[in-house]
Amino acid sequence: MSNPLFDALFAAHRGRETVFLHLPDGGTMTHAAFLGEAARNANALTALGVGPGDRVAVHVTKSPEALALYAGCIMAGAVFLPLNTAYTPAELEYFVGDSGAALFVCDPGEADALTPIAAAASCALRTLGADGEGSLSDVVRGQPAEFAVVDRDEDDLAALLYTSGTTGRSKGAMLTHRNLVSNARALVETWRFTSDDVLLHALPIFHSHGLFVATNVSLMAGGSMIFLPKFDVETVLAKLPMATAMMGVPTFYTRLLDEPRFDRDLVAHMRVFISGSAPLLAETHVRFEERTGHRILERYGMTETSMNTSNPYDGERRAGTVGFPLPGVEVKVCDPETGRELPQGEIGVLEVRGPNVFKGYWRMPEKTKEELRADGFFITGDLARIDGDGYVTIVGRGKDLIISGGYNIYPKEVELFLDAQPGVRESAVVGAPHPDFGESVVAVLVPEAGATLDLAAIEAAARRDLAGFKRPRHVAVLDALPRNTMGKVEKNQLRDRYAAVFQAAAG
Ligand code: MLC
Ligand code: AMP
Repeated sequence: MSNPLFDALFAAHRGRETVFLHLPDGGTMTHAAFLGEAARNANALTALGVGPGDRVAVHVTKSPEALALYAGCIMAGAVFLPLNTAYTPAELEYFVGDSGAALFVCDPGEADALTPIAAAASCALRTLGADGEGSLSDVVRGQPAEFAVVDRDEDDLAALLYTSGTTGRSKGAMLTHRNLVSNARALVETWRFTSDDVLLHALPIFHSHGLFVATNVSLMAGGSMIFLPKFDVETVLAKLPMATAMMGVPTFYTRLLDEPRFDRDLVAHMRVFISGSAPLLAETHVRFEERTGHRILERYGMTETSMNTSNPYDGERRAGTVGFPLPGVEVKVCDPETGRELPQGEIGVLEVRGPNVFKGYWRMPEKTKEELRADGFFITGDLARIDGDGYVTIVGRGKDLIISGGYNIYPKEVELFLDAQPGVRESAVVGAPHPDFGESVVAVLVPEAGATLDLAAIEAAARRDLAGFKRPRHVAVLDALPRNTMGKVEKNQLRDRYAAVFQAAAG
């Protein structure tokens, strides 16, 4: 009788009066108090009719209570489905419907807008605000702080994380107890996390990075987290002196480097800085070391696999590379056409296999078959090279994907939206280098014959229907898109043409 994720992350904390969360106002929450809150959430979920295997869709502001809801879902055997807080009602409608969620938890302020969506999906709606108050909290508050944890198998789902796709339709990545436990274990070991660690946590908790990498690692090691609502340079500078470790996307580190107060003295006591979710420029790695004396530890992962590779804790953290496969993870570089493994040193598509690799896409057996081979290797869509001494370098992407500040944007999704706007004949969306976000979104619009595009109206529609990070930051109007002889849009030409638009804006 067991619940693998509960046993690995939470069970040891029963009755532990050690600090788990350091809160922005200087308050703290102990491991024992957190576990009690998690148990109250599990009881509340059960009272609301959520059973084992049911999906709980969560669109709420980061808070200790939101984290306890995650833990409560695990205890109750439910499947946690976190959603980016930037998603608009139009986007949320798809996730709630597609997942068949039994319960949808949202911020109190958006309940009116989301009630019809929950109703159409026959899903109960409850609220949880940033202050921990709401109609879910009203149920949670009256519950006992003990709960008989629901048994789960290693292959049962623990979480469903939606990730966009090249077709424009998001896919729910099914992550099992085995996936999450094995990855947390590999990361604790590789990065040497212990109960002495104080992790500065400024990431969102609706993605793999902030939830399964940062939070699960901290829980498994038994350390504490400085739990910040978001990344804010001033707060991070103020809190770094009490941290031992920090995890972030490259934008966190470039923003810190822009701040002269971020210097060697401020971080001399730190044990490790870890980066991932997007490429860390070798130049940032070098600048960071020059300024602080620390070599950032870069790792590489995906929603579907959690983490795959990491630079070594001891040994050379090589700038521009993502290091070696984690314990238990295999990687190989394959020919994108034939799928055959390429000789060492050649560039091809990276494939990964291990206990970290997800179970498949929710209710998409065909999509799953296309990307997850029968022998267990997952085709990442990232282009990579493995050096003679085993370091993996991500050299590009075989998939049409933009990563802005660590958030993924699939151009197809934005193109489908733009194509549907009045007067637009067709569109193409590409990424261009951006000094803050790494990459940002450029949209090229082609009007219908004789039409004049109302760009302000298109911008307003984008604000209404698309999450803010997906919105094009530069819009160009052309008479026609460049195409090759096969009629395929030549996105490389567009990338070259607009490569400097954000650089120019920044200068
Ligand atoms: C916010 N905005 C962005 C953005 N984040 N625009 C482009 N890209 C982004 N990433 C926009 C908002 O829409 C808004 O626009 C304006 O910026 C201000 O919003 P904000 O929320 O105040 O922004 P800010 O706090 O500056 O956020 C930037 C950020 C944040 C980098 C701190 O995006 C962030 O925390 N990113 C982390 C993403 C992450 O955790 N990824 C992990 C994925 S898991 P307007 O116009 O409305 O004002 C994964 C697997 C793995 O990839 O390997 O880890
Ligand atoms: P997501 O779908 O949000 O999980 O994003 C996963 C993608 O982020 C990967 O397929 C990579 O393209 C990218 N990624 C994550 N970490 C790194 C890294 N360290 N270097 C380069 N790309 C990365």
